[in-house]
Parts: sequence; C-alpha cells; structure tokens
Amino acid sequence: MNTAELGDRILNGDRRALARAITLVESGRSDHRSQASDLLAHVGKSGRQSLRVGLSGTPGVGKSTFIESFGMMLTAQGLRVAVLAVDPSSARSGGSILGDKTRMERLSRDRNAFIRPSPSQTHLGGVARRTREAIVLCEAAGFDVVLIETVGVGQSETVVSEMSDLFLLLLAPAGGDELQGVKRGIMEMADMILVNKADGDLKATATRTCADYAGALRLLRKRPQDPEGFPKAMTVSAVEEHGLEEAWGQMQSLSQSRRDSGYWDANRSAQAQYWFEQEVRAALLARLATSQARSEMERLGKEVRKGNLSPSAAADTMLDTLVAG
Ligand SMILES: Nc1nc2c(ncn2[C@@H]2O[C@H](COP(=O)(O)OP(=O)(O)OP(=O)(O)O)[C@@H](O)[C@H]2O)c(=O)[nH]1
Ligand SMILES: [Mg+2]
Repeated sequence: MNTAELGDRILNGDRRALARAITLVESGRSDHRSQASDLLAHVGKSGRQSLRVGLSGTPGVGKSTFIESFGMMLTAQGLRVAVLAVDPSSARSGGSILGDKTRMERLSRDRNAFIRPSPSQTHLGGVARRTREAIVLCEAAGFDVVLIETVGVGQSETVVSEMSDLFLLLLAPAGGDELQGVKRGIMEMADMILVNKADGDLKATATRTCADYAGALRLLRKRPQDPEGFPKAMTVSAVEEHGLEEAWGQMQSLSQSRRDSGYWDANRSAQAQYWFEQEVRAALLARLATSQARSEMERLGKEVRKGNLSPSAAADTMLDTLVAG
C-alpha cells in the first residue's frame, strides 16, 4: 500500500490503517522515515483537531484506572478517544504494557477507543517524536480526544505538556508534608490537578489534599492563558467513577475559553516551533556521536591541549565538519 492510500484509509477512520501508520512512524529506518513524512503531509491537510490532553502522575496514582473510567465516560457520550503513552524508562515498559492491557480492559474493547502502548524505545527524544506524530495520525483519523499519559519522573512531563492542549496532573491523597514533594515546575505546567482515590477511607484526606493544592495553585504566578478559576484542583475517584463528568466539563470550558482568546492556536504554533528547535538540537547531537565525529573531536582536542589551536578555533573547525557532514 502506498502512503496516499494508507493516508486515505486513516482519514476514513480505519483503525488498522492507523495502527499500521503508527508502526511506520516508530521505525528508525530511513526509507520508513521518508514514507512517514509523506504520510504526515498527506493526512495533515485534513485540518481536523482533537483535544489533546496530557496526563501525568507518579506510579500507582491511578493513571491507567483513570484513563479507563474517563475514556469510557467519553465514549458513552459518543466521543472517539485515543490513548498514547510517553514512557521514559525502557526498564518499566514490559510491566506497564502488560499492566495497561489488563487495566484498560473495557476501554481496549471499545470500538470508539484506540489504545497504543508506548514503544520499547529507549531515549525520550525518540518516544517524543513518535508520540507527536501518532497524535497527528489520531487527529486525522477523527478522534475527538487524544489522551497522552506519562509517568511523572522528571523530564517526561515537559515533553507531554509541550504536545498537549491541556495538561492534567493526577495526585494521590496525602499528608501535608507530602505536598512539598510536587515540584514547583510541574505545578506550573498543570491546567488542572485531579486528586484521585477520593473514595472510602481516603475520601476525607483527598478533600483536604485538594484544598491544599488549590491553595498552592493560587500562590503561583497568574498565567495569561488562564481564565478566572484556573488552574483548578478537583477530587475524583477513578474506581468509583466520581467527579469524571465534572472534570470533563471543566476541561471543555477551559479549552473553549482558550479557543476564544486565540491562545489555543498560538499555543499550537509555539509548540511546533519548540519541536522544530528540539529536532535540530537532537540531530546535531546525533552527528556529534558518530565515530567519525568522535575521532575528529579527539584529534582537535589534542591540538588544543598542546596549545597549537585555541579552544574556540578548534570548536569552529569542529562545528564546520558537523554541519558539512
Ligand atoms: N481507592 C482507589 N484506588 C484506586 C483508584 N484508582 C486507582 N486505584 C488503585 O491504585 C492502584 C494503581 O492504579 P493504576 O491505575 O495502575 O496506577 P498508574 O498510575 O497507572 O500506575 P503505573 O502504571 O504503575 O504508573 C491500583 O491498585 C488501583 O486499583 C481510585 O480512584 N480509588
Ligand atoms: Mg499505569
């Protein structure tokens, strides 16, 4: 099948074509890369937009359970939902794929849902590109909502928030001092904080935790993209399916307000610029890692150590060879 045919099938909402296309964008082979870029150009003309929702939270907070309940609630409303993951640690991937398959059992059988586990790629850059391209493909296939999950361990939140329209932080009920554990930078990215597990014995703690986070959010600098009342903290129970509709209502109202203000489009443009710069940096670093480049570094380094070349002159020479190569 050529890329135009594959693209047309995706535009018709064909899930098998979509799965196949994601496999194509995951490939590192250079002929696959060029097919992938033809395909993305082909489907990119559709102009369809999903709501891209990033979701982060520490292991065990209930991300998979939440996505299943939340996803089922959306599909029950007739919406089509795609789930992608950015999994920064290859070590974890075996477990998470298995875990998610069983934990998202109902959603994975739903005709209006499409779940794609994280590929077993190692570096975050590769996973980031693949996920961005998979988002575009899901969007072209007509999904209304694309959920992008990541486990909260440092850098991956930034990666996910830079490809999302809304960014949610899922937190567990906790004692007062654990509140400090959420890094300020992560808090600043959040459009909504959802305190999960607000059920049974944990309900009272969850309510208190939610109030604490609401207070902490109010202390942050006001962001121009936020209407009154955002960022917001709410309680949910993924297991008992409480608070999900309220959370969805808030997400819709926030995204509507961002569309109206023009922030939505401006943000997507800024994200495109961000990823362009990231790709250039990554490609330059990859060039620096080739054996040819390393031996040139070694050779120039020797001259610098002997005093035959100044550090900056050697750097200029090195950069010239990188750009030429
Ligand atoms: N009481 C209660 N337990 C929950 C809720 N949501 C999830 N859990 C439980 O928390 C545990 C972890 O849930 P997961 O959904 O696997 O959490 P996760 O964030 O996907 O975890 P990782 O994939 O390991 O990062 C499971 O035992 C769930 O049953 C909830 O709303 N209430
Ligand atoms: Mg999980």
